[in-house]
Amino acid sequence: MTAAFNFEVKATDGKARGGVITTPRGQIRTPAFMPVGTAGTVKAMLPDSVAATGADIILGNTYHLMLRPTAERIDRLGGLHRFMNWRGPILTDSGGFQVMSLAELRKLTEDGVTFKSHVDGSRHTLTPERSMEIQRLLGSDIVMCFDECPALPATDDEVARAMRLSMRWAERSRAAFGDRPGHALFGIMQGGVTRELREESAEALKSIGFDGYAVGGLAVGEGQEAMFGVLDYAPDCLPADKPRYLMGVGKPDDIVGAVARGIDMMDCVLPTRSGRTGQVFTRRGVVNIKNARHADDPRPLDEECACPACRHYSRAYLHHVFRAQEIISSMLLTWHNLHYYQDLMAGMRAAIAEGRFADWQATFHAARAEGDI
Ligand code: PRF
Ligand code: ZN
Repeated sequence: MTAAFNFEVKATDGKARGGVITTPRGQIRTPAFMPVGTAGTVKAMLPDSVAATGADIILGNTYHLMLRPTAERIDRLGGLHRFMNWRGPILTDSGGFQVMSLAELRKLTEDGVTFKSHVDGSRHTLTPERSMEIQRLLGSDIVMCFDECPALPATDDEVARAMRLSMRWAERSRAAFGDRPGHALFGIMQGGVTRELREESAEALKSIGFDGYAVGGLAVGEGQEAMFGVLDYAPDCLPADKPRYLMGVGKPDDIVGAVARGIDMMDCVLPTRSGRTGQVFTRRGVVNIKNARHADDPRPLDEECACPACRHYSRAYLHHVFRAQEIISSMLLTWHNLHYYQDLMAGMRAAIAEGRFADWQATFHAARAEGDI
């Protein structure tokens, strides 16, 4: 018998929660950070290396994979896990958000969205039903509802319209997903920065019923203060016994603030993308490896980091290979950044388990205030 999808909160400290999500493909320790593997690869990393950084789950994208190489081809080749050689759980985003940020000539109707591919200009349609079918063909373990996320700033009317459409699509997503033991379907809360709309969205999702609940529609230009303003109440509107996932967040201090407010899962391209542009995350803040001050520096990026970039290479070497545009630069900096993010999550999980999360947060902020060595 396949193990069911299950979430257990094991410890709480203030609003922060530590727990474990169980799936047939393995356990996910929460709070969890999910590296982004948009197109069937976490860029510049082998899957075993991603796992070695401490990641339990990665994210894949309906939008990119439906266009290339297509969900049907991935299904014929044995599903996304086998195709990309990632054995652990995969969460897939549903496509709507990426259509709105990447595709051209978008047309939104009650039924769904039609658009022109950013890859080759071909025309496609995504609906809740088609998104559920694609995510099933990919073999996704955690499937996301098809939603619409308006860019902020938007008018209250526009945010309300998008939220109510997303709630009707959530109901269609639930019906199309059906009953798939061992696979989970997450609803997505929308409603911008308006409390009444967020509460209406939470009620709509809870009455449909999901295996987990995402907070969508944040980190879209509103700023950290407004985002934290929503996170001060939004997680409390969602069931305490289900995982809460904040989509597309964020910088390390965003993540810490979200966990402090009751979020269990997050994803972001920041550690991987920054790794390719020379931005390095450390306990003492962001370091730009391109900066000339690193050219003669024999020290590691962070003497306390156990990643290969820090154990075997100097800042001078990392500076050199970045300037020379050598591929190993993206590999090492991405590894370090993902390792940093996973260390951050592990540190928070331990602190929550031991009831010292407030102290941990104070130490986190103090180290950043000191600045780079
Ligand atoms: N909806 C979906 N994916 C997302 C978002 C959303 O609102 C966001 C918002 N930060 C990131 N990714 N489906
Ligand atoms: Zn490192």
